[in-house]
Amino acid sequence: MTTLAIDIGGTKLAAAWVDGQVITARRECPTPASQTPRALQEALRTLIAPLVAQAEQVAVASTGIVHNGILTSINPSNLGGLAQFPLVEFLSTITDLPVMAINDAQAAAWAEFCALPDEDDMVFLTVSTGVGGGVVLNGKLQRGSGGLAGHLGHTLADPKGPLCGCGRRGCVEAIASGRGIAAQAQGELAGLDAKTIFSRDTAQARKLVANSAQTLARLIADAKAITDCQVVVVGGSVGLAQGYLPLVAEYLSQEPDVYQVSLRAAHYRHDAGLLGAALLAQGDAL
Ligand code: ADP
Ligand code: BMX
Ligand code: ZN
Repeated sequence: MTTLAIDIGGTKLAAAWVDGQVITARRECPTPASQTPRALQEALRTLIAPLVAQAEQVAVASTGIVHNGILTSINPSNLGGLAQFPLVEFLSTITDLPVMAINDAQAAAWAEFCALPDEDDMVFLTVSTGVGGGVVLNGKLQRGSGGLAGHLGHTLADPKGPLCGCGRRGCVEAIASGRGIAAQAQGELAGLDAKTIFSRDTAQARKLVANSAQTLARLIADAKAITDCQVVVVGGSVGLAQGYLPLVAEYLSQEPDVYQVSLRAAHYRHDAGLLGAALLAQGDAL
């Protein structure tokens, strides 16, 4: 069964064929900057056009809350203009295939959980455009009654911190995410994206990266306290950036023993969302 898997992120869109756990024909494009439903529709249409004919079903991992096939942003500055975007209906119409959709971090959590040898409880965190999360407890992926489960990027890191696009002040996402890092940059780093800031060896760049890593480490300690998970897996382009996870591990090691938990980089790297959505649609584990 060939699944057309699609990953909708705040920075990039990806699509590929997935057979079992094998990913082929992967394509990527930037997420449209205009943040309108029409721009997203057009970008998706172009991205998947060469992949539709050979696919038997569609599986989507998308940033935002995905519930009953409808996509809404919790942080509209990451994927705006989508108050109630009928994601499943739109893709069913343009592909004429069965479509399932799930939050990107929940999907990635499932792929990463399936790659673990024998843990039952895990938390996945993506540090990317935003900070997303997925929780597996007793071997079951938690989606929540409205799709919100695992949105750990919107837990409180600093009540005096920057305003988050979700409306709260001081969310983890506002400090630790790629967008958050870029928004806090000043002076010589103002206006640069997180990727560029990571490549700069200046005191301010190091401080922004360190604040992100420390905030993530505190979130991981919180996640351990809430779930007693055996492992935390980190993905996303910021999470997978060179030197970032070791820094998170260093900050986590400063927390009391009870909050220590095994930390791993995403086994499927940037493909965890694509694969997780496909695995869920295929209804099988690895
Ligand atoms: P998405 O959020 O669309 O899933 P990514 O996981 O690629 O996409 O995350 C995008 C964020 O990661 C952006 O803020 C970008 O600046 C940042 N980024 C991309 N590559 C790197 C890198 N090599 N090092 C640090 N940050 C990166
Ligand atoms: C935001 C939120 C989450 C998402 C997370 C990571 C939106 C549009 N997205 O917290 O649903 O899982 O970002 O998304 O409100 P990414 O684009 O960084 O992968
Ligand atoms: Zn928030």
